[in-house]
Amino acid sequence: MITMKDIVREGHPALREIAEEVAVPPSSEDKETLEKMLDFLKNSQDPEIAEKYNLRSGVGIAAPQLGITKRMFAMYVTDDKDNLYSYGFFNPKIVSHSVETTYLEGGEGCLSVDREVPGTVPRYKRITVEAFTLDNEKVKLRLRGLPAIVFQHELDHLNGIMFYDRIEGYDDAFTKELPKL
Ligand code: K2U
Ligand code: NI
Repeated sequence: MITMKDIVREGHPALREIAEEVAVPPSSEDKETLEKMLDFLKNSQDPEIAEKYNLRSGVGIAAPQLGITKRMFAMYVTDDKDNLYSYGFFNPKIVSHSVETTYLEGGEGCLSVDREVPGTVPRYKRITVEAFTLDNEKVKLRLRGLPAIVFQHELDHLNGIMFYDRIEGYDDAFTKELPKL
């Protein structure tokens, strides 16, 4: 099972690379990895399991956060109407989006960032996305609210973008000083 020791932190090159497209249909290895990523999210949101294995709660995780520079991520999040979005996506992309933007009150965090970074992270309010799923189907989904924010946060990880890159006026002094791993 994936635990926090498997998640790379700021300074690891994988977090700043453009991840590679995954061959479709995905290999059994890639499917197994994505399945484990989805399991991590479920475990991280189970108070007993999270406590037992010291997991930070996550609603999304991208392969580069495991040092795997492949275009795949998992999300496990409920929207404000209590609809559960439990997905493993291969080669996800945003095909259209609203002009209108939104942001998460209180800012964003990241499993690969062991510090608070305050600030508004602008995201598109509504997005239409396409991906190949763990259930072996090509999907086209319209997302809004927290699921839309999670999708954009995870897609950024596939393009080497950290959430604080999007905070206006954020000074990257901390990561500039990090030793290159
Ligand atoms: O990608 C990751 O590091 C997991 C992120 C995902 C995320 C952060 C902020 C906004 C959207 C997605 C977080 O660790 S998940 C923690 C969390 C839980 C509930 C709401 C927002 C963030
Ligand atoms: Ni993150």
